[in-house]
Amino acid sequence: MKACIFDLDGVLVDTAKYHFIAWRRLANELGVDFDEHDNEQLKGLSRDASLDVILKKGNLSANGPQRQEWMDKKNAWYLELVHQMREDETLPNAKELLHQLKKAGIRIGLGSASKNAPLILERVGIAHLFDAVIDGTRTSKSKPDPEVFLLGASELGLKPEECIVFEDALSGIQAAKSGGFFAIGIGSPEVLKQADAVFPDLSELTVERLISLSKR
Ligand code: B16
Ligand code: MG
Repeated sequence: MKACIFDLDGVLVDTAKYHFIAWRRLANELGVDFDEHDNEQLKGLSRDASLDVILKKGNLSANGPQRQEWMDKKNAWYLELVHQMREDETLPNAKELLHQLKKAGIRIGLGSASKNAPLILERVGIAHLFDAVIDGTRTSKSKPDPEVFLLGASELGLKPEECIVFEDALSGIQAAKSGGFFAIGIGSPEVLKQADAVFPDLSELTVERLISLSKR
């Protein structure tokens, strides 16, 4: 293992709760009900694809400029919340693990669908730990396409088989596996069946544990 490539939302931070508040506000404004269950369906999806889910639920359709206006609105509300994020909002053991990896000389990448990823990394004080940041502004295909992780590996100067990917979304695990990565699922083993190993969160993970897992 020469590098670890992390998804952002659901692995390093819980921004899903802020996406939920902002999407619910937009959905309600459009007369569409939107609850926590609906929000689950949006995890790992791009902004565009998330809007599609909400429009479909409300039997609504919209042209390009109208879609853009709604996405911009949602994003402005989301960013108000992101700007209030504090340094202690990383998920359990995330910062500790990143620091351990750095100390061990293992390279660190980000592979996220979010166009706001660099800002979020700054807000929680971990941006300086990353050797490569691939976000939603740098990819043309969304997960389960492996593009985001392949770009990450290439920017780190490594082959997929030299990197471990950490993902909370099924589409992200599929992306990692089809790209040839060792994939660690963060969440439930029933959902993330295709992962090489699954943990509820990062708290049990150490550099030694990762090395021994990736050798299996
Ligand atoms: P943005 P990840 C994803 O982050 C979120 O899980 C998903 O809910 C969101 O729609 C997507 O980013 C796009 O985010 O609107 O900020 O560009 O899990 O890929 O880190
Ligand atoms: Mg995620």
